[in-house]
Amino acid sequence: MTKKITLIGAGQIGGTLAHLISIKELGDIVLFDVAEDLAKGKALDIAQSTSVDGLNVNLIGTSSYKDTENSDVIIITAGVARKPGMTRDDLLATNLKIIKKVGEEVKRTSPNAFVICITNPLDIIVMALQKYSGLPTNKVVGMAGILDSSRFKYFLSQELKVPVKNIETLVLGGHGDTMVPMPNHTTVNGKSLSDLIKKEKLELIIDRTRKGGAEIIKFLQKGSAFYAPAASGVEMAESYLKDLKKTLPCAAYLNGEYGVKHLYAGVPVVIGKNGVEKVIEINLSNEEKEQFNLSIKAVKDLYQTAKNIDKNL
Ligand code: TXD
Repeated sequence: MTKKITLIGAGQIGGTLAHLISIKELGDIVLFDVAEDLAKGKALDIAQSTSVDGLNVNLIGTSSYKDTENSDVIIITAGVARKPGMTRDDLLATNLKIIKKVGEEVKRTSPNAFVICITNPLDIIVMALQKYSGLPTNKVVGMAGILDSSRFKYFLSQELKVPVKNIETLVLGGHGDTMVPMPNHTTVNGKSLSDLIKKEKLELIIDRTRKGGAEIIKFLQKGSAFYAPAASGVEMAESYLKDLKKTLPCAAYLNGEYGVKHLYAGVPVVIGKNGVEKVIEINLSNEEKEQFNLSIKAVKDLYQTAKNIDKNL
């Protein structure tokens, strides 16, 4: 049975998601946007690209939630992106309002979907989405850690002149300046990173990873990163659709794991046919614990701001 994948938001990331999902033939695609013509135009263009490669995928563009009913996977990028000088947190009020409407519609039209949230400020928006939609916490997850880990991995590969596929790494915590790249949980050709790179260089790479989004916004001026975020969202969707049970760093609901309760934050999770099937608790050094807890505090502080905006959160 062909899967139905709805993309809510047909902007930079949404359009790229649609193209990548088509190339991988993961399912039929509903590209939804309030800017209906944007959704229709991109869906039609990508549909025509499938005839070049003989891909068996159907796409539609729409602004009607009726077309999204009974989706298997929903990936949400609806909202506004940062402009130069803005922080992810600056997007909160605007995107919170948008995600309330999206969450209510998802509840009404696709209550059994696996929902991947990408909209920033990610950790809060995914938490709000779960509350507004009322979907189970294992079926609502945020994309951030895969992107942040991909940036960390890329910078290390450039420095060490090693193919990215030979590097395993992890970034935990909130998707912001307090994110926690994990050098002690990073291997290069199976060897511990700490034996291969000078501390000063590593610190520079960690700092560049934390600022990875802003670096791209500075170049693009009119938008933020979209190829790597889209590729990261597709990896999560594919692990669910094909029951790959991959361990991936994602913003997941914590109910006591890592000493955190009733909060979404970036941790390693197993994604399979039941959604977020398990939160993986890795051993953290005292320094890593301290950095992780600082990041959790930043998420909690922003969540308090969100609750001041909407008391129902
Ligand atoms: O790692 C991560 N999670 C981040 C997420 C990585 C990069 C970008 N991050 C955030 O994703 C970014 O800060 C934004 O909040 C979202 C989407 O970024 P994108 O670059 O795709 O933004 P665009 O191109 O502005 O697209 C957003 C689309 C646009 O077409 C709007 O018309 C649409 O969202 N939109 C809506 N669609 C549906 N429903 C509603 N209400 C709506 N409002 C706007």
